[in-house]
Amino acid sequence: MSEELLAALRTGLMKAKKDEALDATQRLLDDGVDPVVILQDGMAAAMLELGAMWTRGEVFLPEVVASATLFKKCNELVEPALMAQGSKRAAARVVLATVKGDLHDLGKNMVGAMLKTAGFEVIDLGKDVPTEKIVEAAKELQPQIIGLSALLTTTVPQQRVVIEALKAEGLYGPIKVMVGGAPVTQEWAEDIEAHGFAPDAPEAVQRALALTAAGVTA
Ligand code: B1M
Repeated sequence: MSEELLAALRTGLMKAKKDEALDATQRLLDDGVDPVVILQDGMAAAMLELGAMWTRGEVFLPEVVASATLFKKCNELVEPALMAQGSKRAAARVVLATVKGDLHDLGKNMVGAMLKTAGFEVIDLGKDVPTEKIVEAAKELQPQIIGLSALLTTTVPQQRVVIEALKAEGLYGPIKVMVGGAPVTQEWAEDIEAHGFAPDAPEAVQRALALTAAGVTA
């Protein structure tokens, strides 16, 4: 049953059918399906498939914008359930940003929500964030981790720019940098000397826990 509902959610999201997507999301939640499964196997999977359709010229920008808008509405339903899973108090602070020039924020938002559930304090600087603003936040907020998301091959190099700027200010090291986003790989993360890379939001939580060593206290 939940497989059918997940499929309905994916189809609803890809076709930007508001009622279908929201109804499927609500029914999955009512059935007690893990919100992480709804996010990953339903919502994120739909956007991945939509991206492939976009590449093949089967959908166009306005349709992708409509699906992305609906993604955020589905997320509003899922996030309270996700937060209700969290029972640990924050032991570490994470500053999150989508790098300069990049407007993709759905994945970053998912990472932020799951980090909060795991007990992290998350300060989200938003999308298209200039490097200077990230460095400023690092100085002011003294986070344990800075998380950088990038979805475009043209903006991924900004992750290196941020790391170099943090190094120049003596902030890199005490503050760990985690990178992610669809085109980002472990090899790239190592190349730019990021402390961590995660291919998806659940893995980002595991990396953040590892980077903060003791992680979260119960
Ligand atoms: Co854009 N877009 N887009 N887009 N878009 C891609 C990325 C693209 C691959 C689509 C395609 O062509 N098939 C392509 C990039 C090609 C390239 O770089 N070579 C592309 C393009 C070209 C563009 C524009 C240039 C299009 C145009 O205007 N002509 C434009 C650029 C705007 C800009 O940023 N300056 C653009 C615009 C948009 C929309 C605004 C319409 C919309 C974004 C809306 C929004 O985010 N609010 C959009 C969307 C939705 C996509 C696709 C279809 C889906 C992205 C998404 O939200 N996925 C995307 C196709 C694709 O990625 N295959 C595409 C769902 C999300 C949950 O997954 O973000 O990957 P993702 O996040 C995952 C992991 O990557 C990871 O965890 C998340 C959850 O598991 N993760 C992290 C992410 N950040 C992390 C950080 C971490 C750790 C893990 O640590 C800190």
